[in-house]
Amino acid sequence: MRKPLVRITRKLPDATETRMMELFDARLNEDDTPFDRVRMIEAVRDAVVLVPTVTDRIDAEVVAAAGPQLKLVANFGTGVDHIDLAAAHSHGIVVTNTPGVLTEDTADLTMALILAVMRRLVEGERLVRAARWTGWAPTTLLGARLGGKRLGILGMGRIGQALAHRARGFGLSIHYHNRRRVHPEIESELEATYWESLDQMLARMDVISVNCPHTPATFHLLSARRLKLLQPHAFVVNTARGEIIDETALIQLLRERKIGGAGLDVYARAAIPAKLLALDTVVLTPHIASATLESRIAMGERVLVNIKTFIDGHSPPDRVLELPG
Ligand code: 8YV
Repeated sequence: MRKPLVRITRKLPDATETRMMELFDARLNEDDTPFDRVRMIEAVRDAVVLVPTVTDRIDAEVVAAAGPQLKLVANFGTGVDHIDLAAAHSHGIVVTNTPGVLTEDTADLTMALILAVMRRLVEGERLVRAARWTGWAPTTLLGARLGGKRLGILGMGRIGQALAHRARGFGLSIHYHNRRRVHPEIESELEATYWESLDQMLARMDVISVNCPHTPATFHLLSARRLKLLQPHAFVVNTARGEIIDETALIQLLRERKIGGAGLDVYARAAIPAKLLALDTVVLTPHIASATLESRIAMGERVLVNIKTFIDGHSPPDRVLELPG
């Protein structure tokens, strides 16, 4: 029997690519240049399975250009906001993702950003590296203590809960806002306080961490109006998606020193605004929350399992359904 044609848009870990070649007629992207529009449309014309990443836009136009043989989009990553799910489903294309395996690493990086921004880690590092440090001083580079502060988690799914476990170890108290209240057992284990009103939670937190998926319902959830509710010493951390925060409003508040600082791993657009880069109260990382060898290999394994299960005629374990608006 002929092996199905699987097109992979980016360079994946060696272990994943080796297995892809063994199991399928896999076409790799050796030089890792992101697909442009033309290449993407060519890919969906003959692929049975497409393996995209967050850097690809699988919108209605790409779906419409796909040949009838395209049956599965097996995303390498958890977030699927770059895929038009409704268009894919209406063309009978199944979409899968890789949940669960990057939870702990994403929570680690979120905690690292909270620590970095509150303790002015990068500012201090830059000072030393620029040979501008003149020695210990009692009142310079004073940050904020984590212990005893309130952390408001926006989105209490797997990653939000993994963050809560870590943050408790640092003495932060846990607060959260979520579409649905989590199970009482989880709440009591984390000693977490549920806020039905996001506005009320924002006004009372010392740190806000964004950990929800980006959907039409969460676009600019932290709007200009809501950001203004934050206390002047509050910190904002985002390891989810840039679109969830009104980035222009955030930058404005940071420039006016109306909030304490921000730790960002994701951005609204590929081009990061110069005004954001110029701020010393922000720590900026390049979308590395899941960038550990272990996570990336595990993500590859999920993709392989999803494809193999689907090709064998079963429902893949990580099938993505459309989220309610
Ligand atoms: C991934 C992510 O690296 O899984 C996600 O949703 O944001 C990242 O951690 C990326 O999406 C890979 O496509």
